[in-house]
Amino acid sequence: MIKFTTAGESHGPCLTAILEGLPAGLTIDTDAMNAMLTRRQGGYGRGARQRIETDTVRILGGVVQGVTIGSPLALVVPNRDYENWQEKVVPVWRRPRPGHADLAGAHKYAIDDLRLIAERSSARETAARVAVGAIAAQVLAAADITVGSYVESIGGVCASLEHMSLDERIAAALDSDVSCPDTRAAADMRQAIDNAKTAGDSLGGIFVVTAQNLPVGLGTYAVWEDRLDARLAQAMMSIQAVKGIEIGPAFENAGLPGTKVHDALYPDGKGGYTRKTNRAGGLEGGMSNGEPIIVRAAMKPIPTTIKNQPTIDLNSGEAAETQYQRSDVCAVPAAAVVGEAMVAWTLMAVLLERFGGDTMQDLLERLEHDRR
Ligand code: EPS
Repeated sequence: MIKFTTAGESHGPCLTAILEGLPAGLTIDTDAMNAMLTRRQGGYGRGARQRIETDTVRILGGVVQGVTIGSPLALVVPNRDYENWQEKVVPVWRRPRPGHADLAGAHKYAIDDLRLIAERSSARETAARVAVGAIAAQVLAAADITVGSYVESIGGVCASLEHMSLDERIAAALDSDVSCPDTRAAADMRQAIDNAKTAGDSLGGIFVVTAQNLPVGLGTYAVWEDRLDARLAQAMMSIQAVKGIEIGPAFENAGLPGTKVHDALYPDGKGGYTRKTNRAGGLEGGMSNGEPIIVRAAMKPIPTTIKNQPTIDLNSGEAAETQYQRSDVCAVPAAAVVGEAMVAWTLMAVLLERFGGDTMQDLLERLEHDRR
């Protein structure tokens, strides 16, 4: 069984994760893990918290002399901000932010102080997920499978990317502080974020996660919960503030006839086949089909806004306004990194399920045999 669990609060001592089912013999690159954590912290529109933190991972179990030994991994990302809250007397929060977990969470756990709900529902938790995903990406990289991401729109400003290959988009996104490969749109996105900040508002957007060079047949059509598209959808929808997901241009496909949607097959002249399009987003019948996986996610604007919003005071039941809490104006570029982590984890899991995962050597030999 391949699984991970995270624990930890936004202003607690640390975020932590336990990973089970990793193969033995994987050399862990902690610099690459920290580089991904740094990417998650970045992006134009992030809040003051990111100036306090320098997210770096410590591995407390499962790795000896830099190599996995088949036992569960324990990861820790300390919260520097923890110390800052030890002496503070923080007033109880009683005004739920519309769109946040505050209200339903307080009902569910019978907790009066909404701040305690925010402690765990905060997207700070994704620091642990990125540490996990960075390891999954290393397993995939050993199998020549790459995962990347880019931002397609922020606050209604959309990139024009038709002329760029996937690799070009991913490379250009790494050079952009809004993770957008279209430099003109990126400038407009920054302006939109500035405008939202001035207006005391927040912005959402759309990001894309891709995976390339997957073997054919990961996932299955045979069992509903093992369909790879379903597993990717759950992984992406589990990211805080993600409210929509699409595989390939699925919503556009829904309005077109079948002959305009399906990716026709042609002989490649070498006994195999090729396709000219990838409107299926790399998935047919709940399985990988060898084409790049394209998963698109819609992130809502962050519920915490500088400008107060109408709410109720839970003490009095009377009309009230939300109180500003420190937050981001826009975290879409950060969410794209979290998306990479969740897609990497999901693909690593199905890869290990298909080819076995006691050792990296077994995995890579069986995968090589399948590819041949
Ligand atoms: C986040 C850290 C948090 C928030 C944000 C994500 O830090 P703080 O609450 O101390 O400012 O900036 O969390 C939210 C968007 C939220 O709604 O809770 C991070 O590290 O990603």
